[in-house]
Amino acid sequence: MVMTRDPETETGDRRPVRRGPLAALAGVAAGAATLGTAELLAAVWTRWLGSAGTSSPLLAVGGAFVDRTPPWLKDWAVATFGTADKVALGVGMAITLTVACALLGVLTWRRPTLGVGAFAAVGVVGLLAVLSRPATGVVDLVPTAIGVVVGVQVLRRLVGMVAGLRTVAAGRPAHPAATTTGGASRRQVLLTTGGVTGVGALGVLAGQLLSTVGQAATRTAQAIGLPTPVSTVSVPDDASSDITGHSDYLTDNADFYRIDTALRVPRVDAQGWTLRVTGMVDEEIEISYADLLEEEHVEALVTLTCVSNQVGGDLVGNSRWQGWPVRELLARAGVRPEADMVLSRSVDGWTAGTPIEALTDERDSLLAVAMNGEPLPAEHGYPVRLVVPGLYGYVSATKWVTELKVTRFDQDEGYWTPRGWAERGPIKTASRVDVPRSGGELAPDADGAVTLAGVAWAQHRGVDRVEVQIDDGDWQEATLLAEPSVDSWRLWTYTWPDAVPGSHQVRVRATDATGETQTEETAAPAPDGASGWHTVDFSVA
Ligand SMILES: Nc1nc2c(c(=O)[nH]1)N[C@H]1C(S)=C(S)[C@@H](COP(=O)(O)O)O[C@H]1N2
Ligand SMILES: [Mo]
Repeated sequence: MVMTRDPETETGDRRPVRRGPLAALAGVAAGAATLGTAELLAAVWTRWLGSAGTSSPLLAVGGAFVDRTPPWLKDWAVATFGTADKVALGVGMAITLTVACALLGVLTWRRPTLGVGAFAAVGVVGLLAVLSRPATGVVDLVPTAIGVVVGVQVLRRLVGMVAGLRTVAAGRPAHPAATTTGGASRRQVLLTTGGVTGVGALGVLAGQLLSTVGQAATRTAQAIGLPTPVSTVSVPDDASSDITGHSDYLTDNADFYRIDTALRVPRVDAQGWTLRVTGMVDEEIEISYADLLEEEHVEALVTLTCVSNQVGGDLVGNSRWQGWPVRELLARAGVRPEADMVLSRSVDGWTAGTPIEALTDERDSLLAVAMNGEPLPAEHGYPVRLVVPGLYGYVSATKWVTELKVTRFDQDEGYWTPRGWAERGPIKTASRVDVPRSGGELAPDADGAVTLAGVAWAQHRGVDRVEVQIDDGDWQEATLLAEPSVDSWRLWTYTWPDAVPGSHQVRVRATDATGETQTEETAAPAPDGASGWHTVDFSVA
């Protein structure tokens, strides 16, 4: 049966129409149209036109925001969201943009010229953000510019539709923003704004997918094959325990923490990659990936730690790295005596300032190409990154590295230094309880004992002692597992012989090979790393 519907009644037009919310929806639709267009075009720019800059307005605004994040906000974000801080940023941006577009829709309905002008002004902010990104050229402005033009048209038409809505109160004066005389129904406006928003959102999604998926970043390394290192390391079986919940001595690549400012993981083509040594050197040099693979590679066990790691936190991981010692490259360029720092730069413009001696002394500072026997995963710096034993990542571990500028601390500074972090970042001695987890319960064995376990690190010094204290008892020495390298962490276990059932608290502290015990004094991560003794509440069953 076919029902014929009276166009006047189907839309509920008997009630006076509330136009404000509809105008808000029109604004959101215009925003979605802008971003859908711009993000799709940006994907084309990145993928097919080979633009190295950031043409995506969302990435550009997000990146510009990250660059301006004050230390307290970064601390809070990492503490709250951990390595999901980028997801949190994305959600925050989505909410902010939706609210802003809704308000712009309402403004356009009330004051058409002002509203459209304000919408375009937001577009200009997006353009400025794009321009502010490293390696960005004028062509990278095109996607956002076209997006804004499309968005303005959509905004005008949709708000015009809202303003021209039919109402029961016939003979009302036409609204200044009305563009249609016939007048659309409320249902038509809802369908149109909903449809445009949906298509725009799909455009954003498709843009993200197109620019990330299907790029086999590690292809070159797999094709060329990694060279056999001239010196290899082996990990003794007794560097790890078999206690459930105890960290493995080597962290799986897939589980390795990831921290960086890159909103989209740079996909660097190893074939086109070069590393330049510039600045205070006798001779500036440039090497290709193939050159690098021809050098004599070594392996090293190095534990990376993020300066943002909280006491007891998990922004720390240990790996077997393979690469070419940086000191050999620097020696080839000839470091001038006045230099005291190397500013390493990533393909995305991020920089780290490393004291020159950490890259020229005998330690295993590497231009690393592999992690646990595999080419570096894209998130961890493919094709080449720096790994420097003993220093926090923010002053040393540049991923996707493309330049080493030999310079001085009084002339240059790394990315985080002007943002409230210390100029130098030696890793503080630290220890962590893995077992039990906070609030966990341990079951005593047949003899009434429970076993606690954890890790301790004092990179490039080595861990000499770990002690645990249960409740107010005496400090007890834990058993240290094998230490294959002073540059990596060391696992420990402690068996509490006659564990008393009930609630307890355990604290842990480590002493490094220079004899210094980690301080009890608590410090927040900013400006040079957290300190204090990790304390865990648990119970014995
Ligand atoms: N290009 C680039 N490299 C970078 C960073 C970054 O933001 N960009 N962050 C550094 C920081 S703060 C840390 S702790 C380490 C983390 O390395 P990972 O992600 O491989 O664990 O990378 C360092 N290298
Ligand atoms: Mo970090």
